[in-house]
Amino acid sequence: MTGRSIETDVAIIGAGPSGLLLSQLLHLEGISSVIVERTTRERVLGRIRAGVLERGTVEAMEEAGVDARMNEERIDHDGLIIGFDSDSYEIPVLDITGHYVTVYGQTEITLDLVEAAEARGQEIFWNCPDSALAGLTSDAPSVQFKTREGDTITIEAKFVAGCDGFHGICRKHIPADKLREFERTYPFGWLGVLVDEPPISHNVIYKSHPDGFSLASMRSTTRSRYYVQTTPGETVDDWPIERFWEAFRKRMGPLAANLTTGDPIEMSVAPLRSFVAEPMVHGRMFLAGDAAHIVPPTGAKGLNLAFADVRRLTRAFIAWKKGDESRLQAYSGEALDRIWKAERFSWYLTTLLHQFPEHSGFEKRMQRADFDYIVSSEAAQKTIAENYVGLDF
Ligand code: RFL
Ligand code: PHB
Repeated sequence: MTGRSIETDVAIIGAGPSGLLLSQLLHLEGISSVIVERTTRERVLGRIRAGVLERGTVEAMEEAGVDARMNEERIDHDGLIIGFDSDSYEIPVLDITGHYVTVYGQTEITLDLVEAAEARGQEIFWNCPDSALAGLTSDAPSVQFKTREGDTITIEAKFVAGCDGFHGICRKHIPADKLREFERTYPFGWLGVLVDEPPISHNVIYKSHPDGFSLASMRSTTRSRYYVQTTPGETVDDWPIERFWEAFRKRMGPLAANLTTGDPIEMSVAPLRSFVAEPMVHGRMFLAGDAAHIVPPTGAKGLNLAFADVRRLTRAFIAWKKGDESRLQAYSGEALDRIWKAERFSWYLTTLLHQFPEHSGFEKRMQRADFDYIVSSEAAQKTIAENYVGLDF
């Protein structure tokens, strides 16, 4: 067992999409970083999560120089379908905004970024769950952890980037009298199924039904990602695949006319929550991505918000390198301004399309009136379309 100390500009906690993109963008600007990740490389690469990318996220992959495979495999969507009971409507997102949204899985993005990191010799410490942060309000913050081999590593950094997701440690270092947390948990979850069958639709479908919400998305022309709303406490054990197909078919109604079913590659249940932590900075530590905010997945904003944070933080580090710390000081306020708008959109779509146990007939009529308004109003469609492709960065 030995001890070793490493000097770097930015110690990055977490090798999810946020941490990996940050290290890649910093590298291109000559700013050094070291990444520490709690879990194994295999587990990070095995996560099935997001699938729909805003134009800004596609741009971030281009900026990072890791867009080659994405540009071969991506599927660009020109609209989004909203369904309510037996009715549905396709919002022409491309016509309204001039932009597509892009389907390319978070799993693929993570792989592209890990491969790029390994190709350039980026230091990533996998499987190190016990990082301890120190000196965050000094000029010399540090991160200490033990490797699986038992060696103690100390990273002596100029900054710490908290990219360690909702359950990470970085946010917890912001003193209680400085941190404000805003949270809403929803009285339902989503069960997701990944299956090697062709998607039922050319664009993503968000569908409301008296039995609960359902969503049809895809990863490729031969791989589909489908979801249904579940009740709290339900796990995949409550959902044998036959039950899933029956519920999905019923909730989608005629929109599932092309459905072909098969054995799932993956099934998982996720709770739904809205969460924001303010501020996203403490001394020389900056939070980015799910470490600072969570959106319910309706609207597909989580990964996109994370990448917007990382692009903003990168620009602030570039300014710092040129002697200007003002961008770092402005980071939290500017990021939160956009984050709250995405929180609003995700909360709105979630509220519009799910069944809430506490809703009376009145709220159900409000949901229906909202859907009818969207179908009849170009202004309402524009509001949804511009949020869906991503607000200006
Ligand atoms: P992550 O992905 O949670 O990565 C954080 C990393 O930090 C590690 N970590 C630590 N490392 C070291 N020390 C510690 N003490 C640590 N604690 C944690 C973790 O192991 C992990 O590797 O956060 P990041 O990088 O900010 O990325 C955020 C995205 O993963 C997330 O926002 C999206 O997946 C959300 N999301 C979606 N976003 C979209 O933009 N479009 C979508 O279509 C979309 N669909 C989804 C989603 C999330 C879902 N679930 C399961 C929550 C669909 C679902 C079902
Ligand atoms: C997905 O493809 O996993 C997906 C698509 C749209 C969402 C959420 C998830 O809103």
